[in-house]
Amino acid sequence: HKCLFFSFLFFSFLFFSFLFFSFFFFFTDLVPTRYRTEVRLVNGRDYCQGRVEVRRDYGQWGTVCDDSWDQMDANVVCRELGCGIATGAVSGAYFGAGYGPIYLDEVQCNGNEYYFGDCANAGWGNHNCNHGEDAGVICSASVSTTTVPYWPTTSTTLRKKVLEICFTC
Ligand SMILES: [Ca+2]
Ligand SMILES: [Ca+2]
Repeated sequence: HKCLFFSFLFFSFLFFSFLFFSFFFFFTDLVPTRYRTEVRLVNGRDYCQGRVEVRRDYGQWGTVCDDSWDQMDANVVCRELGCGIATGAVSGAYFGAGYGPIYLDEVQCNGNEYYFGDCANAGWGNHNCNHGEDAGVICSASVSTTTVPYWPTTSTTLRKKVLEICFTC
């Protein structure tokens, strides 16, 4: 009888753990898929300044429109990049006009977001802008005080170097 009792315990344990995991997977399936949104700064003098570009799930990089672009929004970009706080939120394609899609418009960060992708906006790809309105950011960790575009966007090796410097310091 003891043996029967323990096998009963064992199988009920199996049964309930199966129930638990099926519920677990069922509910995680119901949660909408979160996109992985990355942000980078392009065409500035270093990693911590430049035109803001975003992409979702390793897709094509696109730009951010300067409508409603302000310090609050720029702060979130700088923080996500590990570049401190924003010392400037620039507009009108200050760091040169981008190309490709314009992904974000009317960005409204409240300042508590850890990721730029969490900020409120008009919706991915929904905009009424052109690349003459590309938004830019200058962060406090930027090593150069001047902001004249320094490198062509194609020099990825140089940018990688800056990235390394930025992370080691
Ligand atoms: Ca804003
Ligand atoms: Ca707009």
